[in-house]
Amino acid sequence: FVMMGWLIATRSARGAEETDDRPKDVVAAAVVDAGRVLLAQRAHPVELAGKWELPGGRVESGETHAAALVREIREELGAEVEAGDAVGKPVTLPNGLVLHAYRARLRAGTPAALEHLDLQWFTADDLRRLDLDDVVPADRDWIPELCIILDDA
Ligand code: 523
Repeated sequence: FVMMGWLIATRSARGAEETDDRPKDVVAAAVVDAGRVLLAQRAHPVELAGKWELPGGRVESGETHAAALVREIREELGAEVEAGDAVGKPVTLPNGLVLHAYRARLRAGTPAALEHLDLQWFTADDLRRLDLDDVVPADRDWIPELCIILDDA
């Protein structure tokens, strides 16, 4: 019991940063439907709150990008998707995380903002009119390719 208390105490004292041995990859979904792409408005952290992103999250150990994408969209939007081709180039964040965007096709369910402030479907024209200050910094580079995808759709 003493040993267990010590283990718990040292783990929490070291903090989440040092004990985080998860992969550095983050996946984000460009769910495209009827000529529009789904963007989600972040609720946290405070510096990203209110900004639009492609919904997604961190890849877990032993998980493929496609499986992570399906899991994250199920958790965050309550919908089932199928992962498709990569969108744009991976983006490396200052903290070392590497973001990968993929096209995704809606298979079942209606996306809902379970963890976001809001969800909105954007046409290519909506994206071109979007103020980049209102977009999560890492996601800004993907906007031109998303416009091309939507123009072709
Ligand atoms: N981004 C980002 N854009 C974007 C996503 C899905 C994520 O810039 N489209 C960044 C934000 C965070 C990191 O990637 O710095 C992890 O994303 P998050 O918080 O959505 O993923 P979670 O929920 O898996 O992360 P943990 O809370 O750390 O488990």
